[in-house]
Amino acid sequence: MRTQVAIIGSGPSGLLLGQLLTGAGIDNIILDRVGKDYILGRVRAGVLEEGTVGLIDQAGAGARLHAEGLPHTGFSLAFDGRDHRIDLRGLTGGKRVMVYGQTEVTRDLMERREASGARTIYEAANVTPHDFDTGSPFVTYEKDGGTHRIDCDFIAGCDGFHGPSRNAVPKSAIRVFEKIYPFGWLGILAEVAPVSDELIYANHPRGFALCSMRSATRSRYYIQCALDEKIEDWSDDRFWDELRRRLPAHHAEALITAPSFEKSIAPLRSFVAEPMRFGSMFLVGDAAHIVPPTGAKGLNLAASDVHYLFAGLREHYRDGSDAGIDAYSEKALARVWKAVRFSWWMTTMMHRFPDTGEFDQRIQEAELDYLTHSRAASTALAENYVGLPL
Ligand code: FAS
Ligand code: PHB
Repeated sequence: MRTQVAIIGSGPSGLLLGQLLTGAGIDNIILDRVGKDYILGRVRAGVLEEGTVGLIDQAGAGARLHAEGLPHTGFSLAFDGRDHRIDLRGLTGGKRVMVYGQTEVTRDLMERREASGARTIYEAANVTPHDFDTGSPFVTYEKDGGTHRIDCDFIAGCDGFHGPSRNAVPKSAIRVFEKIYPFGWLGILAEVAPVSDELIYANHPRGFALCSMRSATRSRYYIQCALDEKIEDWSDDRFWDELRRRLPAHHAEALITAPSFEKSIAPLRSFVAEPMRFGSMFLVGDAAHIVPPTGAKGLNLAASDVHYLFAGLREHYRDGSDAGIDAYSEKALARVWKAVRFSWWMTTMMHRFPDTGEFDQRIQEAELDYLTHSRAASTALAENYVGLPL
């Protein structure tokens, strides 16, 4: 088999890149080690920046997002028993975010891809990038009892944090930067009206909590938990009781509960791999970087990587210029590091760290006090949350 761009990974990065390439007449094949249902069973991000929405529209997959997504013009920070609303629209000259689950984004992109007739190979085992330091890269994979080869011009490593693309790069050619946080997020999904029509990020002495949603009838909640917590130790009742303790009284009283239908614990880390290009292979999305979900940046950073890479590949094939792909890594990393900084800052400000001393705790309280009483400080928060310019 031959294609112009071989894409490893059928998550948001791979599917968005694949659809943009297909729309530009650039042939591509997506390979994933699991099947569609497994991918759609993963519950992840919930907040889309306007730039991400624009790319999904450009990929022709935005109809349901605009019909069912929830535009949000602000959110609240809750601490000391009170709410402090961050007016995203007022502080950013009219910008907002769209609340629409990553699962639905993935579903819409998959449906669009199937309608376009572009090739996706699911349940492809042992996918391996080869010779990406040459002008004749190829990818191999195993399926139906045989080993197969796809020759291509470029490889897009959209295979997430644990995928093969970054791991195929010689250790001497890559630098990684990592910070592991001493806690995780215990999250649940329940078919019940959200406690508020906007998101609430809570900082409480017992730990962080987040009240989010997927629709007006489906809620998404998280509480900070220790890294050694076991999901089987958390009944729904225990979760709801802990969430109530971390929210201001008026929200705790208004909270409506229902049986959860998804419950999981995710560890938090900040991670960046440099560079994001190795000859004819490009790292995209979680394959290159991970952020703690506090700033709702993970999925949105994947989209901005796709924006830069798609522009470069289109320029290569349409204009015969490699300026865009040559600049990909530097351009993508400039935006990645600003989002990594923001996600680290918001995580540090909103969580309780086990080893925090009295001085650091006072600093966190001063940060929150300054943030909620200074237009300049809340503007900086707002412009990062809605997404810095692409
Ligand atoms: P993905 O990991 O989504 O997709 C990678 C794809 O590559 C997968 O389909 C995988 O099956 C495939 N793959 C892996 N190894 C392979 C191999 N060997 N061969 C072939 N295919 C392979 N972000 C937010 O903004 N907000 C959140 O609340 C949030 N919560 C998260 C919770 C969890 C538990 C996790 C893990 C991430 C969360 N994220 C969140 C971040 C998440 O949304 C990512 O940023 C987003 O999925 C990135 O998309 P991709 O880069 O496509 O990677
Ligand atoms: C979510 O709804 O899953 C969500 C929203 C905002 C975040 C993180 C997760 O910052």
